[in-house]
Amino acid sequence: MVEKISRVFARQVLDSRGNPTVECEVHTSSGFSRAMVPSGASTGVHEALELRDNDHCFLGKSVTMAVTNVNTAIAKALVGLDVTDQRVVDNALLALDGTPNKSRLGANAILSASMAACRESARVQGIPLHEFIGFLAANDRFVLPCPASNLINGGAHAGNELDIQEFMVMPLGAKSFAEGIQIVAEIYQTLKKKIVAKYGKQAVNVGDEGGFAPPLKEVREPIELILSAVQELGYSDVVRLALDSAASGFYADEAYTLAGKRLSGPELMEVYFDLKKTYDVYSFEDPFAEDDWLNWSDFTAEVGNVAQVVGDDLLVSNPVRIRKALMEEACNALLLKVNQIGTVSEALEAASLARKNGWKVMVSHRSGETEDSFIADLAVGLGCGQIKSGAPCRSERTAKYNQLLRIEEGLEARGQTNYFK
Ligand code: 2PG
Ligand code: MG
Repeated sequence: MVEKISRVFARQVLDSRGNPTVECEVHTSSGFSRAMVPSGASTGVHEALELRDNDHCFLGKSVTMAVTNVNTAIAKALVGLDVTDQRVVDNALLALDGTPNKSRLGANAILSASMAACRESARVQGIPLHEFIGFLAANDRFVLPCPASNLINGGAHAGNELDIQEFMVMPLGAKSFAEGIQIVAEIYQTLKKKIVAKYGKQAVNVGDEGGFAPPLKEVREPIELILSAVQELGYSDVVRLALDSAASGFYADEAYTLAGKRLSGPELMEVYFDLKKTYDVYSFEDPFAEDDWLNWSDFTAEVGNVAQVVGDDLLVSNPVRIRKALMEEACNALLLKVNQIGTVSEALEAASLARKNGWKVMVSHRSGETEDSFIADLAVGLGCGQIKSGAPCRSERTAKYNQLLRIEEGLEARGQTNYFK
């Protein structure tokens, strides 16, 4: 089927932190679809460029230039193209920008159009978005992802002194996504009571990703708190821990400062070995800084066969960085964030490259999110089995989990449900 794009239109809206972001509409003769772009706080230096105005509006964060780019150059390039051909749409966007990091039009401008076109394509074909993404990714085995849910926030996402950014639980042993998210929600509420009891009411204010941000500093304290909630509920056999250190955030002058102590790469590695041994951590994301290749490779050589080592800032969802990481054997999993790379097609290419080489893929939100649930469909369409979308709290986080509940219900009705594996 061919369905031509008739209009492309963007506006400035707000994200979950109250900062401006781009929303785009792609129209065809029979209707239109929208998409909104997320935004990171602990962004990798190698990410595609997020275009902001840097003037007096919204304290420099307005995105009117990106919006104008959609409404002028991008609209001109896309109108008339077949919306059902994602590669043609994305190639037109890439050709128009012509820079390696999307700095001419802005990755936020480009991605908004790429995602909205993808959603409109599914709509005109009368199929769910995850099914269209599955078609693009040449995957017909839809898998409901295991949520990696961030229950305690630190780093750039919280106002406490925790250096490690995300303390997550993964209900790997659940039988379905619905059961998995129930387990996560029960842990979250139990954890809340424990934090109030120990640190008082102000300690359950939440961070950017909906996790609590208690006044903690040492690495083990949040882990112990989470595990005591897990144990109390009897979920010890079903749930594993995942960490996102976002280590570029506490790396400077060739050292890592963790809980006030300056550590070399190998010393930090010892901390992780210890956490692995004591708590059987399932997944380590960004354990080292984004260009500290040697420590990444040494760590993966040591734990890669018993733990997931996930590259986020290291890889920035970019096939060029993924190829380097494959050569260096620097990690064994990709964190996939569409706005790090800037088009749906390139994100799918990154996922395919990772999986072809035996890596796992975890689809991810950003700390600045919107009510757009695109990544829920992306995770199912790819069949990659893992998603991180924050705590089971704050609508921009639960929008993704709720969409996954709907998708699971739809797939169940067709007898096609798979969870995690
Ligand atoms: C991360 C993300 C999302 P940010 O580091 O993985 O959790 O944070 O969007 O701030 O980069
Ligand atoms: Mg990360």
